[in-house]
Amino acid sequence: MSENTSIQALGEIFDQHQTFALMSHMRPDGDAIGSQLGLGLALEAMGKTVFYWNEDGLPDSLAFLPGSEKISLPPAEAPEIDVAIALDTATKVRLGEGNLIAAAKAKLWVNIDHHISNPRYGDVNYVDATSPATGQIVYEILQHLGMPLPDGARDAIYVAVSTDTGSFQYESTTARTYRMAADLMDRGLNVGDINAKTYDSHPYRRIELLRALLNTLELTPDGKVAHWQMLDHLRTDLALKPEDSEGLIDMIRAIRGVQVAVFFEELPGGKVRVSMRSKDRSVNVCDIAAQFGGGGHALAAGIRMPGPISDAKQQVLAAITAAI
Ligand SMILES: [Mn+2]
Repeated sequence: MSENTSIQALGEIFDQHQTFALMSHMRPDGDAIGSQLGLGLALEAMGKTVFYWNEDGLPDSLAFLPGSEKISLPPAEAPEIDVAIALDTATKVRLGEGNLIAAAKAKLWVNIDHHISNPRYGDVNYVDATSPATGQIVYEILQHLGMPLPDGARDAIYVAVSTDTGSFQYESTTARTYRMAADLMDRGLNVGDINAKTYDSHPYRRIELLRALLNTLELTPDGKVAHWQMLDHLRTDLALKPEDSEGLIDMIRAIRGVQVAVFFEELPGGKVRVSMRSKDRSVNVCDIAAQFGGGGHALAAGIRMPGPISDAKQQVLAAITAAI
């Protein structure tokens, strides 16, 4: 595990190289894509060549972001690149195999992230677990180095931070976060328009998914754990896309008295994806996830584990009960 590098050293890396591949985790969310575009568009404005790769491509829900058409699947053959930069990705494996193959010719790996569980897998690491979003780290890097902040990067950074903070609500949100948002507005960000595009533009199938999830909702007898599940067949029944479930867990986290909300999702092939949200630091869901090989943040963490889903539920709910 290596120490964090300085922002100054990152600046030297940006100055001394020409071609960059920016990558983020599989099943990308707003912070993943927003961080790629935020940093990438700034590097392009400095005259650099930038590739934007994601193993699962761009979710439809983020296609409104200017420049998002640049996000592509990783190419099958590795191009000549100088620097590979992983953004918002807690472990190298979460980038996906295609990204690792595509970035094989990188001379240097940079790891920029805010997950406390990040093992610092880069040659150079900048991991700030006090930041509510990787997008905010990207903003601070650009500011500190006096890098350009094109309008597309401005919008992308705002969406990255907004989506990772539950619209600036979670306790991870700091005064710095609000100052950043104010600065982005000073730079011309249209906050009403961008929030409408981010939050008031869901496909109907997402609400059909919500209805199906509500039918499986359960509360533990003490009222402290709310959980629901999604079986794999729903994916085809409702023609779902991976991003359709994004953020729905916040609905059950918001139940009065609930300490931990859990979403159990059966994946194609029988594995189970578990998402957990805790209301405050008295229950650290990252520690619970770690018991099953998962990770994340104290208040938001995830696991991929073997099925069947009924077994996964039993094990994870027992671990949560023990932690509470
Ligand atoms: Mn993030």
